[in-house]
Amino acid sequence: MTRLALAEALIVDVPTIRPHVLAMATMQSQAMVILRLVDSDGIEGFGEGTTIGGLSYVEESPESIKSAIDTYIVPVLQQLDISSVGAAMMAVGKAVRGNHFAKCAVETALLDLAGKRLGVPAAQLIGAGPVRTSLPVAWTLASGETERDIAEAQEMLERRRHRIFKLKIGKRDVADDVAHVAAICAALGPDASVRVDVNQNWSEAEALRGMAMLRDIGCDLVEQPVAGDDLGAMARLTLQGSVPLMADEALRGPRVAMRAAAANAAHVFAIKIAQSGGLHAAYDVASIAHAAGIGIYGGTMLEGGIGTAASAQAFASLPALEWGTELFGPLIQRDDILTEPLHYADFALAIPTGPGIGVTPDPDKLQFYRRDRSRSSHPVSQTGA
Ligand code: MUC
Ligand code: MG
Repeated sequence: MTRLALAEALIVDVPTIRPHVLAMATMQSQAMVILRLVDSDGIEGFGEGTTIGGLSYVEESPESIKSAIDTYIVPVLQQLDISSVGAAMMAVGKAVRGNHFAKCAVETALLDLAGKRLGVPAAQLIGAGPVRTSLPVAWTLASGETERDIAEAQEMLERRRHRIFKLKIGKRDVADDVAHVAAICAALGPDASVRVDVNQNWSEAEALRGMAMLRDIGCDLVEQPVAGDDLGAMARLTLQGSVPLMADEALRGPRVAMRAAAANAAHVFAIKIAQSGGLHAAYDVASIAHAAGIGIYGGTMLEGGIGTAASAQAFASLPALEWGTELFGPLIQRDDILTEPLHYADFALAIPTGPGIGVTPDPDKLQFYRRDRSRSSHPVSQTGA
């Protein structure tokens, strides 16, 4: 019987390398909940619960993730054998509704512990185990300035770090946004794939107009153009078919994914471990997509190294991943909280091969960036749109 000996959830604020301008928030820093579990044998497991823009993206915030873990989930874990990850997460699921980001942090830490105990990467504990060793990684251009975005993309191409670019739009008028995308497509040429993410900010009529214009300038994919809970509008836009439509905010776990697939509401699913409710739930969402003939993309909530390594472990085991991933979260942060950074080269992320999630946070960095210690030197600055 393996018991939980210690649980600690810290909110950690790390500044971004530049403002990251999304339709609903501009990020100057990223707030991550880093969870540390220690079992009765003294083994440590780490997890991460991270969202974007406070409460402007989903119904969970860094503060609510920490509170759900501390107040409701840890007492459940204290009652059981934490070496049975599936049974532990079933018990957590019965005691706590929703709270997908908090559950994802907990499942990650339990899988990290289980992998370390068994001496295998977490990917071995998901599906039938890993089917790939690296993941193509997109970069998001979101400085808010066209020329700066072009220079950034050209640098990424030269360094062979990224050749897939996601542009954040939806904040400005449709025509202005399309002009911005057109300038970037023209500057980068055929060597790059240019995609856009509207983060739900268009009406259906704007999306109809915008997507037709985006098709004409060579944009490859449109992510969540309209509200994620409007599967009807997403289905009509998918059927209209000017540019492939990718669902993101719509996907809140396997049940919703099933409804979205049945409604033909997307050509592609952006699968995120936190939004899905954990690594196994993400695997289930991907299975639904695969069975429905929907393409798969490995999404991010701009997690740091722990959440990104956990996502990589989950995506390692997906049978199909036609659209690549966007696991660049640690690279948008000014500092890396890991002892050994993740390895990015040749347009891809190498999937960590060590036991568990394969990465470890640096305790000194956690001390330095933890919110309850560093508020005066690193203020949280997630401004609204
Ligand atoms: C999103 O909506 O996809 C992913 C990359 C990025 O820049 O923002 C996130 C969130
Ligand atoms: Mg998105």
